Amino acid sequence: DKLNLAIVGATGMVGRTFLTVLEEMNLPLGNLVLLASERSAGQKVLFQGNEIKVEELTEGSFDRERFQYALFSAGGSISGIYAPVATRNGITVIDNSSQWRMHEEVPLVIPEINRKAIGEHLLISNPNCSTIQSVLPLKVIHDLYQVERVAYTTYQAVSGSGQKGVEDLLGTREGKAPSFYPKIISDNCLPQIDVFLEDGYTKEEQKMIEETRKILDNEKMKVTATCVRVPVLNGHSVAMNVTCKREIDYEELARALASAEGILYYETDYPTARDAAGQDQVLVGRLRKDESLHNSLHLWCVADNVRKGAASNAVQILKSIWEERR
Ligand code: 11C
Repeated sequence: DKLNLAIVGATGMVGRTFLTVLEEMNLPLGNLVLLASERSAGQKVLFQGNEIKVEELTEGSFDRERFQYALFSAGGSISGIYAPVATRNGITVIDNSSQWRMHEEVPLVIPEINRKAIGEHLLISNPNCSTIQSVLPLKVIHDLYQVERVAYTTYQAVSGSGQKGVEDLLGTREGKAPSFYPKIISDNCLPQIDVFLEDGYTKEEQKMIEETRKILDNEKMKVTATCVRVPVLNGHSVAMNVTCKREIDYEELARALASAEGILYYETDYPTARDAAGQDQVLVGRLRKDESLHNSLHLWCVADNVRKGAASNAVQILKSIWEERR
C-alpha cells in the first residue's frame, strides 16, 4: 500500500521543503511526480538518493493511475486552474495557496485544531503561514476562556515571499536597489505585505482576519492585524493581544499551552525566529496580563514559516488523510 504523490511547484522554496519534510516523516511513498512550469521542467531533483526529473505541468498531468494525491504550492492562479482538474480526476489536493481558502465548501485545516474538517473532501486548503502559527496558541486560549478579540502584529521573514524575497534582502544588504519589495528591506521594517485593499488593510492582514475566523469556526470573533515585513531571512514572529470573555487563570493557561499538541511553551526566557528554524513546533512565550484591559493578555509566538507555516502543515494534512482513508 503506497502513497503515490505529485508536487505542483516542486522547484519553489515550499516545493523543495515538501521534499525535506516528506523524507523526515517517512510516509510510504510510491510514485513521486514533480511538476512545475515549463521554465523549470527538465531540472533534476534529488530525493532519497534518487534523481527525479521535473515534468511540465499541463492539464494532462493529472492521471489518477500515476498518483492519487497532490501537494500544490505554485501560487493562486495555478491552483485556480489546476486544482479543479486534479479533483475532477479523483485526485486529493492539498493547496498551499490562498485561492480556495475562503470557499465555503473547502476546509481550511491546521491538523492539531480541525483535522476532522477534512472529511471526504478532495480539495483541502492550507492556511497562510502567519495565521497557522497564531491560531495554534489562540485556540488553546479560546477553548479555556472564549476569545472575544485578538489583535495581531506580525514580524514576517522574507522567506515568506519565497526565493525572490530572500534575494532582495541579500541584495539590499549589499547596497543594491530593491528587486522585489516596494522599499529597501535591509535595516528596515515595511508595514506592507502583499497589496493594499480599499479599506487601507493589506491582503495579508485580511487573510489573517478571515482565516482565523474560519479555522475557529467563529464568524463573530473580533480580529485585527498589522503585518510587517522585517529583514529576517526565515521565521515569522507574531505579537498577540487577546481579550477573553471569561477570566483568565494564568497558571492554568500556561499548563494548557505547555501540553498542547504542536506548541513548545517557554515558561521563562523567550523564543526567537532563529530558535524556530528547521522545526515544526510553534514556539510560544512572554505570556502576561494586559493590565490596561479586562480579561486580556499578551503572547509572543514564532515559527518556521516555510515549514509549519506551509510545507509541514500541508504534509501533516496529507498524513492525516492517508491514515484515515487508506
Ligand atoms: C508572506 N504570509 O510571508 C506570506 C506568504 O497566503 O500563502 C504566504 C502567502 C499565502 O509573505
